[in-house]
Amino acid sequence: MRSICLLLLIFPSLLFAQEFIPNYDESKVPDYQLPDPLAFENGEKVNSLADWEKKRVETLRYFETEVYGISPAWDGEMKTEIISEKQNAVGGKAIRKEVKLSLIRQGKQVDIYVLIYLPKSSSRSPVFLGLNFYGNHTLSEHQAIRVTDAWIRNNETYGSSDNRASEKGRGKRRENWAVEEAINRGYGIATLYYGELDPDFDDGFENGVHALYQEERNENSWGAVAAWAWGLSRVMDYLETLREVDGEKVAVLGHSRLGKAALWAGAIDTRFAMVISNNSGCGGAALSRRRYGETVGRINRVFPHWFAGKFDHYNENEDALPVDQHQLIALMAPRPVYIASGVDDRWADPKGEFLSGLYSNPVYQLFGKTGMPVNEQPDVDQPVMGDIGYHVRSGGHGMLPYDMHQYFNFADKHWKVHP
Ligand code: GTR
Repeated sequence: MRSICLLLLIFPSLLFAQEFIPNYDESKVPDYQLPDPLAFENGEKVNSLADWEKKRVETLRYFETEVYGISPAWDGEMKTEIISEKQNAVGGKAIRKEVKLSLIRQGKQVDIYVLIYLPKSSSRSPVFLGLNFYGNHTLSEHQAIRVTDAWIRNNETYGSSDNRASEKGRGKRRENWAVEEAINRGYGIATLYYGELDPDFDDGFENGVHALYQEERNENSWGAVAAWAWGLSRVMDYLETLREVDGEKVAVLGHSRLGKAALWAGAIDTRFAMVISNNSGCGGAALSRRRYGETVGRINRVFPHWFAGKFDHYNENEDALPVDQHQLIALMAPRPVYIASGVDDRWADPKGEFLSGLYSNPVYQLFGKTGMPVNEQPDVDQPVMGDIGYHVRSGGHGMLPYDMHQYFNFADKHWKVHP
């Protein structure tokens, strides 16, 4: 007993972590009132696109200071080096390259490695860009694809217990990324390991791209989700230089914590022409005020490095947040955005993810668009595709070929791609 008390004294977070019981009962979702995405803080209404430009700035600012933290502008230098290239990948239909991007600033350097598949095509290809969880080699059977030497989460399937990726993971995530279907349908895939941008543990923000900036940290400083999103923009900088890539048609996508990063990347960087959130949940597409499944308090206690320090102010205090996640979706308008849930992934609050999309509609409507095309959450495995796409797939947490298939359909619809 004494040792338990001592442990709790040293790690009070254990107490919270043990006590947290998620609410999965819709009837117990508290009454909540969402901020109006089209009302200024002083109550005045947004009536025009010019007003929205101002409101967008106000909204973005709140997400920066209160939720994700403020990311620095990139003023460094990027060096690129192709470390492997194959002209006849994916059954001869694609070009595959792995490229090292060195981000250099004030004598510091961070290297990230991007794996790119591009259809062999005479025209520029649209590309889906997303971070991966266990390294580029998990997308490919080919030895040429490098095994990352960055920190990875302990996982028997993909690596070893010493936080290192290993050959064990090679090719294991290939299906999830549906590379072959992408290529057959005229899309490229670009991916990189998220831990190269920022290792996913609480290191006092000393590692990864945070280290490029020696700023005094404060409660509005950027967290790990913002660092991952920032890295996606650096890859976008690179993709824009490739003549095989259609820089006007780059979709940013991500699953779970990387879905949060994809949404934040899409919000701050409007070069991303399409944004895809796969099971992003709390701090992603799900409405914080619903407190269904994972909550703000829980996420901040278990992942203290993900968000701005200021986000802690809203632990068990969601109604005080000046924004909620429907406004994050609204920041994408008028660009197409897709929100996907898994019906058994209650932790991520599928309904709350759907509602975020629905409640962003007024902003899409201001642009003469519809946004989410239905008012009720669709049945399982019944995707809907308006300016906002949505599906709740059967099964749980994961990015599956089914999900990718819908994203390609969504891109076909908006980009009219027919190889
Ligand atoms: C969970 C976390 C979620 C989600 C998920 C993931 O532990 O609570 O917010 O991000 O991890 O990234 O797989």
